[in-house]
Amino acid sequence: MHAELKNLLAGSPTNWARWGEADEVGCLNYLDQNAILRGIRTVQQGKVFTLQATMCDPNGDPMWPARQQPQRANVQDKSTYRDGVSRPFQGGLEYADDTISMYLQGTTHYDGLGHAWYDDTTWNGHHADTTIGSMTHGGVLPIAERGVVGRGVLLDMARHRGKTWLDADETFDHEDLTACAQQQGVALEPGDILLIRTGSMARYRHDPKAYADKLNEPGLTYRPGIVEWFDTMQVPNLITDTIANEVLDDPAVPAKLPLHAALMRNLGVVFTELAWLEDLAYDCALDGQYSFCYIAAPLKIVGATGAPANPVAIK
Ligand code: UVW
Repeated sequence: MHAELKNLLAGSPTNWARWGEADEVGCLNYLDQNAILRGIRTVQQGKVFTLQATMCDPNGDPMWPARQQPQRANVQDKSTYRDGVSRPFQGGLEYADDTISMYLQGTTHYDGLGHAWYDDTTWNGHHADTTIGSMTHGGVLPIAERGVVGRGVLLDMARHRGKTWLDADETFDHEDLTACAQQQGVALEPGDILLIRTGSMARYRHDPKAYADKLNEPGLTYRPGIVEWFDTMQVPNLITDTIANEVLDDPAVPAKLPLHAALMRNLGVVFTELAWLEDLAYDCALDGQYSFCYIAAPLKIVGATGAPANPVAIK
């Protein structure tokens, strides 16, 4: 019986039952009509950034070790017409089709709130049996149906530390995030959608093999006060350019992935991982505008634990 997480997080805040026992979108409830309009009012320049990482890259896609790269294949194209397998429509129109086989967390994605749990209990106090076969609670569909719109703030931790990308194993906490925001000259406000750049995606594209050989990405780490900080800041959605949104191994913490437990399972903060933040971060450094309207929705897949998304930031 593993009790480390339970012990570590004893007395840590939770939002269970705050929005009703059936709730499946957690802190997205903070994104009410006022919060949505606050996000839209940040738009000043008409610049658009898409935040999904390209997938099916011939050089590989960054991947949790237990997952495999998405496999895309043409099932119909000019060759199948040449071979006589496909026939043009009356009038001559032909078309190409393809399929994909993938882990739903195998690219930029949203996780449902029931995606990770401990003590046999998922978000909002539901039994972990709700994950068996198909998510009957805490899947990604309610998030997909609601959509995510609000004021996004990018905290560029790599730039804050004067680096192209943070080192493997490098950690930061809520106090570092506050210092980064101050240095960038952006005021973090309750209800802001939080995007954190570590530069990991750029590091992966620079050298995929070296990245995968020593897979311990940099990231947010568990420290006393961090859960309370997320709670006070009413963070609806945490988005990073790493596989797990938190450092994979911190010898100072007695359990792996404690923020999945404390933030996703207990507080109901929605997680988005593997985002492409390079172009947005470059532009923020140029114009000094680190806040924007953030808009995203994962795919509407019934019963899924998570789903791909291509979020959009508009300045
Ligand atoms: C794990 O961390 C296991 O999954 P995800 O990266 O989707 O949260």
